[in-house]
Amino acid sequence: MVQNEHFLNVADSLKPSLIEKSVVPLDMESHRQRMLSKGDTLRLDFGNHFVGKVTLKFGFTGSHPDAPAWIRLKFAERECELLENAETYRGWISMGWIQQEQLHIDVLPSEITLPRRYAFRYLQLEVLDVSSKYQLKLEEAACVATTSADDLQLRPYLGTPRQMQLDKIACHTLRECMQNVFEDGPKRDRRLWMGDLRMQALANYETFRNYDLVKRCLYLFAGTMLDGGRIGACLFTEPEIEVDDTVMFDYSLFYIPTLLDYYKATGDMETLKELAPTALHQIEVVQPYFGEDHLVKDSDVLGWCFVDWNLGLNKQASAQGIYLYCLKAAIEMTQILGINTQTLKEDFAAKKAAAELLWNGSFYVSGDNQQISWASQVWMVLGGAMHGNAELLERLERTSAEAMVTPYMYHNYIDALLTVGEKEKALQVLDRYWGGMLDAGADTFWELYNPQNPNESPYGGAIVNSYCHAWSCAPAYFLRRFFTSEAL
Ligand code: RAM
Repeated sequence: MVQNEHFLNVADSLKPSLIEKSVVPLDMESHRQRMLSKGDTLRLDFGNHFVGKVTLKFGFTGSHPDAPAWIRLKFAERECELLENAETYRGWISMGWIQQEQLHIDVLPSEITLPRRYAFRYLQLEVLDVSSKYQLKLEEAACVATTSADDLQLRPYLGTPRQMQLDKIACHTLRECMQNVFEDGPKRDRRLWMGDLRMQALANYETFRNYDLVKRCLYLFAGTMLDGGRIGACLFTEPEIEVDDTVMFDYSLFYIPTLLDYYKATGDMETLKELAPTALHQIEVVQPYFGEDHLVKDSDVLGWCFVDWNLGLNKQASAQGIYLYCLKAAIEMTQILGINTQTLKEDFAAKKAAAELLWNGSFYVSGDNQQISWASQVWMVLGGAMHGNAELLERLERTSAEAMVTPYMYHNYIDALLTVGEKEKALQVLDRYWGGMLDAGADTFWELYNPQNPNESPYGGAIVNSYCHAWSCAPAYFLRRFFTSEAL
């Protein structure tokens, strides 16, 4: 691990103070009237998605409690999560993420503030047992909700009623993920991921405009790096700032466009100058992944290159496209800084020519089995590959190419459509895809949404999926940036 104290100090000086708001469930009065015995449940609805700490005040009726009240609490971002059974989850990421507790209340009445922070709209209380001599009552419930997004800064947006709904949900998603850093999701993993940051920052520039939070995150990544000066895929913020040991080809590279976007949004030359060496170094860091033919190697060498949560996806072609995309940003950055761009330009030409080794006459194919995927074509378009044009994306629609499953990948697809001038199509896709979540009752947009398989999870169980994931706040970015009357 490589620490840079100066960068970490700058990041620390930009730590936001969280804005707090106390919220109570809808219809608390009627919940208060309920006398709860063994087996009874109470479902609280806080009316919207919130992130915060919860306090519950319990009382009783009947005789003096002669045994503890034993309860189970389930917190859910979507109501359907309450139907899931945590005990049957056998997936590959920790059950520890499941927002469920059991509690013994030894003394009644009492007020309990739960130690964890939760991301939720619904809270279900189930009485596992009380004695037959008394009944439990929930007298008060409240959540101190936090965010670092300042609604006073939120720029107004005017579109069609449906677009305004999409934008509102996207803004709320972003709001909930804006805490001490841009978290990927406040339920899980609750940390700063590079790929997520790129998209959150773009939406933030069009909405809450918290430039300092982006700057803080950029300094954090540069302040705690992997060996060899490599930007980590993600980092932990507690108890200390520390880069995770996860290495990802694409996430290291995304530091470059994220810094460039920040500069374009703010004009902050000082930050660009200070962080550019770290950013440009990422180009060198990934060179060992390329063969002498300038083509990125397949997964045995490439390792983890995220791209999307489609577990059957081969990433080789996407990686080549992502590299080109980030190299374009690096070239632009050096031009702004007045640094010699020649070597980077030569590298771009070589890698662009190499991308054609994957061209089969109709599509860019990926890996040994020559897989055709949406992701590969989208990234070749974004990277500026030779055949990366509107026809390529159009042709894809008539294939059974490997699908996209996350709003993260759909963001890139919309970006690709805009790149090739398919504005109307981009709007249609945005409306259909994010509108699907809206129609399913989303308060915030999800980590994963596959219209073909609504219960899909890359983790072996939807109970650990995150339903407020800021890489899905694309509607706020695209609608405001490209489709308002000023933008058109
Ligand atoms: C998910 C995280 C994050 C993403 C990584 C690759 O587990 O929540 O959003 O960047 O995957």
